[in-house]
Amino acid sequence: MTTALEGSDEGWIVRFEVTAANRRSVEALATIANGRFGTRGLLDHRGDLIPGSTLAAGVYDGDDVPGLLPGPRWSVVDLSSGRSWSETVALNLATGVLRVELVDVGPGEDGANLVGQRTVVATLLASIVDAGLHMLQVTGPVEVVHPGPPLRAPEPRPGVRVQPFDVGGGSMSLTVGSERGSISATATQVVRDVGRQRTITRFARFESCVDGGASGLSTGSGRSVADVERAGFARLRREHEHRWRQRWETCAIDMPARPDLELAIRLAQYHLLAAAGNDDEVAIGARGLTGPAYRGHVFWDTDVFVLPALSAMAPDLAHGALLYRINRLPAAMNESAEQGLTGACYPWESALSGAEVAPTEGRDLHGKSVPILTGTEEQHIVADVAWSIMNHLRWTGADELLAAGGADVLIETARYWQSRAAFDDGGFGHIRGVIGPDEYHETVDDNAFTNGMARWNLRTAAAVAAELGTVEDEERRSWLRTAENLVDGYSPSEGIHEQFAGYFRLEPVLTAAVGEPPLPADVHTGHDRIQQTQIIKQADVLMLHHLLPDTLPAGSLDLLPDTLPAGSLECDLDHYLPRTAHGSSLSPAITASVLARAGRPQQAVRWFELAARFDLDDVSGTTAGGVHLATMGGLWQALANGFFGLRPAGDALAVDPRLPDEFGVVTLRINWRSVPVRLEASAEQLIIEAQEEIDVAVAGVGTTRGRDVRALRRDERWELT
Ligand code: IFM
Repeated sequence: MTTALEGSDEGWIVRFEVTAANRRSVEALATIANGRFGTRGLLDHRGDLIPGSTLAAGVYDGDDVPGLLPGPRWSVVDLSSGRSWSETVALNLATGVLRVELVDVGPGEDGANLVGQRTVVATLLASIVDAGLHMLQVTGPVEVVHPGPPLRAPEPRPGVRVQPFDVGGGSMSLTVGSERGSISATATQVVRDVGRQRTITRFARFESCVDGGASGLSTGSGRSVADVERAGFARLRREHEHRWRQRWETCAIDMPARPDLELAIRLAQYHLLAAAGNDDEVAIGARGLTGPAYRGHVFWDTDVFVLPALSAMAPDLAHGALLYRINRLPAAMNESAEQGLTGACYPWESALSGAEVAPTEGRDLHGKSVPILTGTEEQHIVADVAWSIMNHLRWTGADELLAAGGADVLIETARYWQSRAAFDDGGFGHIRGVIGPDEYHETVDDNAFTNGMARWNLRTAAAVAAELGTVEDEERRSWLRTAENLVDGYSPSEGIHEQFAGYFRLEPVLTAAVGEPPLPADVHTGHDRIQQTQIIKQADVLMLHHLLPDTLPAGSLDLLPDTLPAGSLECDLDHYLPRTAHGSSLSPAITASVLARAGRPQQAVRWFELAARFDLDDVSGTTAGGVHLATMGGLWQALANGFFGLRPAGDALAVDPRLPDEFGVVTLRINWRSVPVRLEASAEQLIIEAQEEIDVAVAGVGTTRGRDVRALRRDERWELT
């Protein structure tokens, strides 16, 4: 089995020329992080990185709508004032090391024309060997690089206290705290001059703790700053680089025919891995630790976009995010009780406590107040949380997660749907007054995605509870009856799902009437107007197809408990694609995935490319606030689940590649049931190499067991060779 990362790191380095226009998005894109802490990816030589340039997972401020607490700034380095610098940033994805090069392009205070001759080079990393440790080394001319304090306070904010203190021996400490938690750093630095060159080497050790949280999370471990100073920058950097390379061994993706896409996918994988952690719970917000957007709140982005990628790329790193949800089950049960219902209702936006923290009001482009209803209506999150736990179990076989709280989540979320559904006189079940993934249409009844996922939740929980014997038979049967009777909007005669009750009666306007997607169609047409049309924000019915696919390879042993009607994907695609504005970054990758599953890989390429470039090109103009982790997780899923057709099918890994010619040969490395597996596929052939024997179900072939499975595609059918 060939390994990843043979040869040089070319193909692993993302480079940016920093301009005034892209500065903020580069900061986000080049973030260095280790699941616990993240720092924006520029040298803070102007002291003007975005407020909150260092963040800690799960540590929020004390606002009513909590946001991530800005931590001590450790990457500020004072350079001579009055200079202008051209900046180049190179993030090595293979090693998790950031290099920033500054070249003097301004007139010297000494009057000499030194343009291009004065160069400052900085190396920064957030250690993944020791998650508290951050390191920086800066080299440049002595007259340019000035040693300042190794730590600075973040921007003052109401309700946030900052306590600096000198700990002696050249080290200093700084704690930033709110009533919800605190981030502390202790830092030391060594300044060495050799001739006219100065090198500053800085070590900062971070710790975070939360107050009144669900788990009493506290982080910070390993060597003191004095110890790390003794170990030295070079050795600690080597350890960190080695660990990153080890990570990639079992998850790197190669796409040599499309180096642009290859680099974009690796960047996405880098950010997914950098956002995750395994030693305790980790709150992965919609932008990870790469920026303040969405205030670091946890959405379904984590459950059904980020986690499925992590469960297959680095299952141990998925653990912290799963634990985050499991630990917040009591809060979700409180929420349900407050609604007068049973079971657990997870919040649409979640922070430390697990209570709903979505804002209730926003402003439109004209400054007019608009109510935000997602916090009370976007309840599909309840089933999304359950789905991600089950998906992790199916990929990893880590059944112990059930006993560790996973089963309780499945059962309590099912209980929520059982009490949430209302029955009409004909015995049909309805879930009324919701928002589906398409957030343009509010307070709708029987959203197909919500009902479909709720039905899946009820049936899956019934199956798990039957196995564990933890729920009375009568209760389980009632879940199955509800699942059976929930309306799902499917019309067998037309073969399509109605997105919600009454959707087909809306004005049949297509997105093209508003503009070329992706576009925020609601902003173009207005919040109220868009609701009267069939234009939707993002994949909704199509998202249901993505999570509950209708096509599994023949020979699959244990099918998912709920799949969609055969043939409905094609009809739903034809209906919804021209009506989707892709006003959310979550939409393009899922569209690519389902197009590939529908056997239209060529058509999928456009959406895949859009997802791949979403942050690199700052398509929505929002990357400054942090990279879109869900888009990145969706990109991985589009390749793995869409183009490669990977699915858990009982104990077998189902594979059904549908790759467009222009992708050439693509190599995907995954973990399947603790076994590293390398899959190489093109439009014509498939090679699967596993480190141990595994069951593989190749589409149309049936299940075979082995370490080395090879197949050729002839006349649209796979044949083992
Ligand atoms: O979760 C998403 C939602 O689907 C669309 N609006 C943004 C949220 C956070 O990314």
